[in-house]
Amino acid sequence: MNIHAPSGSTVPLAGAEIDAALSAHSLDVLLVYLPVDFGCGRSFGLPPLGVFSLGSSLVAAGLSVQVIDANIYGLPFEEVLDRILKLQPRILGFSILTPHVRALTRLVGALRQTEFGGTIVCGGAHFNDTKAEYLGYPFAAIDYAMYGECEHPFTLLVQRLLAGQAVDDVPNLIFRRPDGEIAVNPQSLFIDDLDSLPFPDFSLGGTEIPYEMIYGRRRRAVSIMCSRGCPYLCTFCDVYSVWGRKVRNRSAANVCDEIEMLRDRFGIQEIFFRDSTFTLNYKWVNSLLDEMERRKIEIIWHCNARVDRITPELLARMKKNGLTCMSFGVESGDEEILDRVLKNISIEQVEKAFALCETLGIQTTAYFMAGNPGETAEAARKTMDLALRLPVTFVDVGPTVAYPGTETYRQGLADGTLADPQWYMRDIDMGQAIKGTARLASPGQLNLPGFPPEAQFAFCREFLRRFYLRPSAAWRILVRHFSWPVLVRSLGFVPAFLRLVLKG
Ligand code: B12
Ligand code: SF4
Repeated sequence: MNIHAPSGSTVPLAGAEIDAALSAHSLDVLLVYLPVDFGCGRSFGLPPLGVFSLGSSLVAAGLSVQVIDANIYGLPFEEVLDRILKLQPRILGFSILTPHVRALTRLVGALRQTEFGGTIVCGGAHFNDTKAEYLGYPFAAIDYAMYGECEHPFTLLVQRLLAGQAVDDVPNLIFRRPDGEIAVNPQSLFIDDLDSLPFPDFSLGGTEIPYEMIYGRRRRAVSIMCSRGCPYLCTFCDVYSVWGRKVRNRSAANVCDEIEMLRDRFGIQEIFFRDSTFTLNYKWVNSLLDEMERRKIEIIWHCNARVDRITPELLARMKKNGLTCMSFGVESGDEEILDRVLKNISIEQVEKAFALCETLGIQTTAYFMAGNPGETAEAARKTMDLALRLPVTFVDVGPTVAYPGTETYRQGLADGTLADPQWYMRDIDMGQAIKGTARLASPGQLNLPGFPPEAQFAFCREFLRRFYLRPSAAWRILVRHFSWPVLVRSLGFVPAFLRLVLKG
């Protein structure tokens, strides 16, 4: 086993030395979820489920675990560093999406300048597709990285590290061999029986449940994933890299057990099913609705779906069982762009889906993108026109970001529209960001002819301005779907919104 010396160098320890070093620590594992940039301020949003799921698996294996969600509390750099140093965990885990890499490298760099002696392990979506650079620059201060689905492999790694045993056969592990070579172990099989996993335990982050939804109708909300995997091939999406294309579902009974636990233990009144396409398997959704009806579960919920995976009957039944909002990835108002990104939906399907929700009184969210390969400013206009004519309650739009591992990233590097493969190491222009989210601030855009990143930012600002500053939008949000939490949140969001849209 290696323990990091104060200087930052790695010193191999053995026997009694390990016991002495480890007994100084009382916490086995501290898991940290970072903000995209420090100093964003307190945010609102949903929990990082992967972190809590890993935490629960470790607890089930008898280990002591704490979670710091530095993102939701908007913790400043110094405070995160200070909390880690106070807790002195034996193992420190970071959950990393690509936009977190800068914050991560800054933090671990500083940690290695202190007396911190724990082992640092990273995992999360970013580590699935960047194997070549694992543990090399920019990850030199990190001991291990893991890719893919990690509940079992990470628990095994932690157990081995704490017992001072060899780890070089742990699945999903990326590590340095003694000669400095970086090794990537094969991936373990995906977990077929998702019911076997313990529920994510939000109490690992403290007694407060700080999560809520921007569009939520109650104050306290969390998310649930009922499945893992997505069979679609959208070129900008990185979901397959963690979960694969095959969809694995939890049982309806297991999901209802989790809802009841969240309600009874944490007072949760609202759920966002964050599955990529909640309605992918109609038979499964109906089985969930049967179980909710049988148990008389009264909770309000949102879900993500595709415009081509809904029926009037299913939606009506979902609404009867508490559905209040459907979110659809629409991406573009230009069929050619939709085809290019392999979204496999038509504008007609988009229009029908939103009209159906409107008729049924279900509020909707539409996600749009600007700056996909081949997109021109003219094509982007079609997206704005579509948003303005849809009966949609909320929209969100952001420039396309080329995440490593996606087809967009590969294409961008091949045709030169993405100049820097490590764009995520560049500084974020927080001036472009919506406060608290860094939503419009990633430097990973494609430099498209006639529609460069600055034009994409400006387009997004204009889009939001034109969409929300219409009486019909205000009517839909504040009158048709009125709820106090949305009103209060909307008011809180006004200054940041104005700063953003008035820039362009
Ligand atoms: C819910 C969600 C969110 C939530 C919660 C974030 C989170 N980390 O869970 C919120 C709303 C905060 C969010 C925000 C963003 N998200 Co998001 N989000 C999702 C979503 C829909 C589900 C994630 C989830 O709950 N998965 C379930 C859990 C169990 O899986 P997991 O977190 O991946 O964890 C597993 C493994 O990754 C691994 N693992 C994870 N952490 C660690 C840590 C260690 C130490 C180890 C060993 C292993 C490990 O083990 C876990 C268990 O198997 C996914 C899409 C999807 N369907 O997967 C996108 C996704 C993760 N998001 C994505 C992005 C880009 C973002 C944003 C950066 C977007 C933006 N520009 O604002 C922001 C980040 C904002 C911020 N401040 O952090 C991308 C990531 C792509 C990438 N390569 O980075 C995804 C994949 C969607 C996509 N566009 O393709 N998101
Ligand atoms: S965008 Fe949605 S439908 Fe497309 S691949 Fe990603 S998760 Fe699947």
